[in-house]
Amino acid sequence: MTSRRRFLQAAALGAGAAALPLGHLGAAAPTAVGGARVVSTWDFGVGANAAAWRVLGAGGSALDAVEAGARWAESDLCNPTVGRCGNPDRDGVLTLDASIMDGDGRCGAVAALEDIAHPVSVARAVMEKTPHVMLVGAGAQQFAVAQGFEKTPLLTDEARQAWREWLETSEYNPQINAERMQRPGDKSNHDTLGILALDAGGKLAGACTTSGMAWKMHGRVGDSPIVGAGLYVDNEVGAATASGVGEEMIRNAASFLVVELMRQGRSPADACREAIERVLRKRPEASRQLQVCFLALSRDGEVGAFALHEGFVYAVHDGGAGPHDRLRDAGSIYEAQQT
Ligand code: SD4
Repeated sequence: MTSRRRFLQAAALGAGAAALPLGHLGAAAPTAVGGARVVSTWDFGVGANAAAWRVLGAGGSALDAVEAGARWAESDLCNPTVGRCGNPDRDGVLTLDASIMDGDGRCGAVAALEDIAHPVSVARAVMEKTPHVMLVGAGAQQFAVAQGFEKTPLLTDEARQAWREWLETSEYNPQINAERMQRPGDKSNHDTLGILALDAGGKLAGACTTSGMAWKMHGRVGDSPIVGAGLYVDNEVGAATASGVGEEMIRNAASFLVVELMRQGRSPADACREAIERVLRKRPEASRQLQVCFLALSRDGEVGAFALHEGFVYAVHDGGAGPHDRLRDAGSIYEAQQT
C-alpha cells in the first residue's frame, strides 16, 4: 500500500481518531502541568510531543521542550524527511534546514547544513552563542563543528537508492502529501516537523526541522529555517509553524501572518484558514498541485490548524487523560469546497 493511501485511510477514521502504532514512545507521560501543552505536525508529531512532554511535564521550559521534540524527529530512522535518513537534493546531497524561536523574539536557524545530525541544536547554538540569526552551508557546518557537534555522513543507502531511482526521470514534481513516500517499508507519513509549546510559566517556543523538498536544487532553502515563514513565536499572542511546499510560505511570510491574524483577534484555526486562503488567492492554479499546512497555538493554549488539501494531521499533548497517540485532522480548503 502506498503511504499516501495509508495516510488517507488513517484520516478516514475521522478527526482525532487516527490511531497509529506507537511502540517507540516509551514510558507513560507525566500528567497535566499548569496549562502546558505541545503540538506538532504530522504523525511523527506524536513521538516528538512525547519527547517534548518529558521536559514540559517535569516543569521544564517550552524552549527545551521543542528542542527535545525536534531532536527526537531528527533521530527517527523511519522518516525520509527530517534529519538523518532524509532524502537528498538532486545532486545526491542531503542538506538540512532548522529553526528555533522563543516568545521573546530570540531565534536561531541553519540552512543547507550537511553531515550534522541535529540541526535544531545547531540553530539553538546560533541563537545563544552568536550575534546572528542564521548560518548556512559550509559556514553553518564550520560553526557546528567548532561547537562540538560531530560531523558524520547522514545519507542512508535507502536514500541514495531513492535518489538513483529519481534520476531515471529527474522530474521535480512534488505531490500532495506524497513527495517523499517512495521507499518500501517507509513507516512515516512525511514532511517537516513543526513543534510549538507552551510551558507552565506561560512562555511559548517553537522549532521547525526538515531535510526540505526531496530532489530540490542544490542550495535551495525552504521556509523551515526562515523565521516568519516556517516558524514564528510571540509570547504576547501565540505561535505558528508550517509544512508543505516552502516557497509558498516564504512568499506569504506565512507563519508571521498567522500570528498577526491571531493578534487581531482571530482564533488559531481561523488564522490558519485565512492564511491558507491568502496562499490560494495569490496562486490559485499552483495551489491545486501543492500542499500547504499551518498549525498554531495561542498564548491561552488554544490549538488550530488548516491546510490547502486534505490529509494534514497534527498531534497535541497536554498531559491530560486523553490518548496522546491520537492525531487530529486539520481540515482543508479543497475538502471544504467539495462539501
Ligand atoms: C520545505 N516546508 O523545505 C519544507 C518541506 C515540507 O512538506 O514541509 N514539505 O519546503
